[in-house]
Amino acid sequence: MTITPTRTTSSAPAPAPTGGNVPDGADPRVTDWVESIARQTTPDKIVWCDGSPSEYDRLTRQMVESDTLIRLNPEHRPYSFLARSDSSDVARVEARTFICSINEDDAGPTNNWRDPIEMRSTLGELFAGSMRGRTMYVIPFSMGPLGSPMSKLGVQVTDSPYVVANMTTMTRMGTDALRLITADTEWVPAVHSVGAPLMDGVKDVPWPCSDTKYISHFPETREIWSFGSAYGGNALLAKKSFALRIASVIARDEGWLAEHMLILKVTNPRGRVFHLAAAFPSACGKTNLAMLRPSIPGWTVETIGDDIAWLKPGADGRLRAINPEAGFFGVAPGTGPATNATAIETLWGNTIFTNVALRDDGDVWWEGLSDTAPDHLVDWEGNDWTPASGSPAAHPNSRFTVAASQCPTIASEWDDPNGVVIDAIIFGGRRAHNVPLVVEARNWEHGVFIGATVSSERTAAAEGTVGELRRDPFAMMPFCGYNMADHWSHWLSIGRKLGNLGTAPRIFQVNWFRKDDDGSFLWPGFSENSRVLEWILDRVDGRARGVDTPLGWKPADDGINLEGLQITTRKREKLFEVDPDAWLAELESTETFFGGFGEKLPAELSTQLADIRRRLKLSIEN
Ligand code: TSX
Ligand code: MN
Repeated sequence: MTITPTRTTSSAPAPAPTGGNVPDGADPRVTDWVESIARQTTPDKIVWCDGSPSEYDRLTRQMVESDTLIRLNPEHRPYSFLARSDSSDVARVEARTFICSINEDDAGPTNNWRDPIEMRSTLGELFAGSMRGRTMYVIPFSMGPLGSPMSKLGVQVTDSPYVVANMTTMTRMGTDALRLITADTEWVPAVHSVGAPLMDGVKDVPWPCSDTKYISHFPETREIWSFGSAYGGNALLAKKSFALRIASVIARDEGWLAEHMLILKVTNPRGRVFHLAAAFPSACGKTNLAMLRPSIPGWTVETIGDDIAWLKPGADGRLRAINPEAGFFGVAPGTGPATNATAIETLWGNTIFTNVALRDDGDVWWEGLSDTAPDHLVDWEGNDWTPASGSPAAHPNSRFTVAASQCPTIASEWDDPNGVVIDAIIFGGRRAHNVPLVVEARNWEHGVFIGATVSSERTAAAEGTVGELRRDPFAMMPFCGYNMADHWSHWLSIGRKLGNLGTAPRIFQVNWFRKDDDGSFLWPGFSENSRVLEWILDRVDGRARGVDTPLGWKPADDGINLEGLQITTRKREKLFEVDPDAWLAELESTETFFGGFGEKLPAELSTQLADIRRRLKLSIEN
């Protein structure tokens, strides 16, 4: 950590923390920093979290007492709770998320940039006294297995016990993480306040937060400051703020990658084990893929991570990956026995649910958990609900927080400190048109082009024109802590490093969402996606043929195993169709998008675009 003048008041030794159970041996840089934040935010009390089950038990009891949590019926959902957020605090706030690099160009056109000096001054005023009347919790945590060479440490302070409980599940948190912070360890400081100081004698509300919200990142000093929200990625700063935004900057500087990817372990019928990393924009069913139950005999799929991957070229020249998280913070609606039976089994207990509906029997419910809704529920806002209510009972962004270790398909190597070797990288998107079910990139540079052009077609009129492309390069649009075009250059440089050794993972593009002319999905998806994984891994294994297309290698006519599926030849051809005119139009839009990055756009991507254009034009002539 770099100590900046705005955060410390003098160079004289700081006094010992005035409050709290400071653990023996805590690094003085940590205790000094905690003390300085306490002086600024003036909490009543400081509690250093140890990450123990008894601490979790104490905190959750206390939150039940204060109406922040509802204990669910232990007969149905043991050791589980429901939290209802303030109705204004239900999702990440991208418009209030800032990258405060010294140069605006280092944030790039896809981020909200603020001058770090101005932001420090804004935050200084907001955080002054912001924890008054509250307890400040100190959460030391490790992203990745404790002591792993691929892991990174952080310390979050927060005035939200809800955040502490969630961080207990989502990270390796507490005494063991704090012990790893010594005089020469790097650690990321993260300050969080709900921004609702308690005045004397005023009763607290179940979900304190503020209308003023700032989710601020300082990439140069590797700090996070979050104000005003207690929801998910705004508040659990280890996740999107650290493991993606700040970690992506650290990774750029250190020669690795912090990506918005799930990690899978797949074993083929011959017993060969593969690992895949896959990036998808939101609403593509990433957690469903992370917990896939293959429909084809002989194949096993196991889970390593559902959201974030840290990928690093190893000493052997192979790309190795860890899941830096310790839990799943997943979207509840749409998760059901048919779409993700493994998640349903994972959620048997020990789970915090946020903004789902409450059943009369003290269990939870959300849209998609069962085909028919119960006759009566209490909805996410605490109101009576019936199927006639006309609004969803659970908020569409309602969540579950559960330990990864509780997932029945968790792979044994999910917490291996050395990570797993990645054999293939997948980029997906939600595309009704143009993008085939699966193609393999011609080479790493083409793969980077595929990653840079990840997109989904808008499905709801509220989000803009239906069918319009919502671009989400590398599924990192809201999560890259630096200029997106520099991110592409960094990927190219990683490829050169791996490529020289001939050990780079192969790169694929998938699309489960292509539609027929009548608007129906062409591909059954879900468990049947294992057939696509089969082709991908057979390619890696050198046993599947590819057919050249302007977009890359597609399976031969009999290349994808469709046995037992009702897919006509016409539908199969439609699934893999490359419409040159539609693609030439899409490339126009891609060129405009690329143009927005100016000088920073790597030349390799312009070359890729020109190459695909040339191939498409050739395919029209022939
Ligand atoms: O998660 C999804 N996956 C990935 C699964 C491993 N979803 C849900 C997306 C929203 C989060 C999907 N939806 C997938 C998919 O592969 N495919 C579809 C589209 C689809 C929906 C319903 C059907 C088919 C396709 N139903 C029938 O065919 C009966
Ligand atoms: Mn995500």
